[in-house]
Amino acid sequence: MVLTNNKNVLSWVDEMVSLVTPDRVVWIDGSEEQLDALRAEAVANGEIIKLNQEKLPGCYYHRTALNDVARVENRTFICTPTKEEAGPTNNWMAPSEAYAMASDIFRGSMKGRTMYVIPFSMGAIGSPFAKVGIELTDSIYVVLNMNIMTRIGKAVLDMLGDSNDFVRGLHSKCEMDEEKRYILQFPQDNTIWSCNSGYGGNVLLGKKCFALRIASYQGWKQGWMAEHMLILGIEKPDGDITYIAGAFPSACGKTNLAMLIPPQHYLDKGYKVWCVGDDIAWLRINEDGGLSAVNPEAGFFGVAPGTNDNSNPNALASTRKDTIFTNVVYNPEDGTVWWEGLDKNPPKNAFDWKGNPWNPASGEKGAHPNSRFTSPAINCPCISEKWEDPAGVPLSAIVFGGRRAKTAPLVYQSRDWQHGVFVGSIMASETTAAAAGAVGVVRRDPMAMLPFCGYNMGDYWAHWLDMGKKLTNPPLIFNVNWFRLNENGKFIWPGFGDNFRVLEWILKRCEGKVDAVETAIGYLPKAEDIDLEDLDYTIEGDQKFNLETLKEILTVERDYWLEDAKGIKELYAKFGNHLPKELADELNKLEENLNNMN
Ligand code: GTP
Ligand code: SPV
Ligand code: MN
Repeated sequence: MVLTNNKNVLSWVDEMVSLVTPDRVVWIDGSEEQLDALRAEAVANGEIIKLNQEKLPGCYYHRTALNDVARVENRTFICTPTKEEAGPTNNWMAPSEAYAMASDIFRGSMKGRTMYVIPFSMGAIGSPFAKVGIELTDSIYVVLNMNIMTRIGKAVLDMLGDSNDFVRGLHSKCEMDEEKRYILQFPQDNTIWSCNSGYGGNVLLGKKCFALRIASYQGWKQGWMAEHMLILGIEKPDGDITYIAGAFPSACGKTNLAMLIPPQHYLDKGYKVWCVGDDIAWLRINEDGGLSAVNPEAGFFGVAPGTNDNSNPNALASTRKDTIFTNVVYNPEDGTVWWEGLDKNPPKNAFDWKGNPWNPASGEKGAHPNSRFTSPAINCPCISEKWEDPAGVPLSAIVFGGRRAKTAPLVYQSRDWQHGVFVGSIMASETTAAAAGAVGVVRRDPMAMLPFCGYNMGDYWAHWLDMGKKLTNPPLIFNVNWFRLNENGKFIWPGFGDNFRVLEWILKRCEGKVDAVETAIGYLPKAEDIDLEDLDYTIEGDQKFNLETLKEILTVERDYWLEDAKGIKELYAKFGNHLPKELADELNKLEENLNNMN
């Protein structure tokens, strides 16, 4: 049944139908009856497996094609009239060329299949900041994931009314041909086309494609921001809650930080962390001249490996019902799932993510390293009571961070907003799990937005600077690095729940309750001001983390930083006159400061 009279919607759906020629068109109304029928159909055709409904009620398992396990950045394009608008860090295609090429791929791709029309809202329905999208897809897996990650159904179309202000998403699995896989964003047309994939950020079009690539462009034009950020609240013993947002690149710890449980002595005093969002934040200037953050999503698409009852009990708890698991280990004996790092008891007669019988003793990984869970946010035991607040939450701090084996200290604070934008722009992250002694390859990933910025990154930085000029009460900007390695490639800092010790210092800086040391790169903590009470962490062998180790990761090593400055210069040089002068000035100042160090 068609669910709207909106002529803009109907004519676009008709146009797409005549391109992909499905046998049937089904409008997703969001009702449990319809979703249940789709789950049953997907179980019957093997697309998903129903898990043990006593142990994991409402949970399902899915495997992707072997060639389709992560976002494909090299096949992701920003399609703007000129290459300059997309900028030097994006792949670019002219819209006419992209539409023509992709039309050939999409033509007839849904023949013999059903097209599902999914109206979805990014942001709570009825919120003045919510934005509507419609995704057309031939995948029930996509429908079921969108149902968790966004708000879907008829209510969304009711909210849209007759408006033409919606994002048009077209997705088809086509033949799952890697060579014809494309993720195309057309920011000026509010349009996304995605073909030949069935997984994650490639196909859940509300997430990276809309809520970051298209939305960052909209934010630039309309005076707000769309960022790859978690949002959390820290409740103090007096009940006061301070909100912080954090931008870390993919698989660098956003979900973990957003849900962290503070060390016991903080819990005993009455501290608590509340999760508002784990991946995306939309930021607006509020009445107090500050920035407020909204989580536009409704669920978590989280990394499974490494998630366990110690590292992230809240994430694990979120996955115990109404969750879709993708590419983890499947145990048919009791209808449960497993992944590396869940516990020390891998199932004996299970199947790996490829669907092959799996022997845990083989040394082969059972779950794909990018295997994921899709869980409703309301499942999270520490979900903030403000997570759906249309006004969002006011930010006291923004934290940037990446994986740096060396160079970046545990934490430092920028001198002011402009310097903070510089700190975000010079972010970098190294390839993971470096072998003993080896140093990862540095990839510069400004604001953790390298793969997600829908326009010229130089203009994006200028937008950050402009926003700062309008803020009378800006959040303070910090940088953190949980991933410093020792010479044997072991993590020096304990990470996870103990990251709260760093958050507490950040909180105190926001409240003006603690001093800092001014250095060439910004303000560093005095080691004594990071609380190490009851910290019991063994780096390796009999080497325990202590105050001396802390001092080692709170230093500025001039040679590493001078080397880094070269990388920054190379990045900046790509932007020509799109590079804001303020950032060039900040880079000069950094080099000058480093050269003046003794
Ligand atoms: P995306 O969903 O891809 O955007 O990732 P994310 O930024 O939410 O990363 P997530 O929290 O899922 O963590 C990714 C990986 O980093 C997992 O394997 C975690 O176990 C690991 N990790 C997270 N936090 C820490 C930390 O503080 N220290 C260390 N050593 N590892 C961490
Ligand atoms: C990321 O890669 O940053 C993710 C997962 O959050 S995806 O939805 O695939 O983009
Ligand atoms: Mn992410």
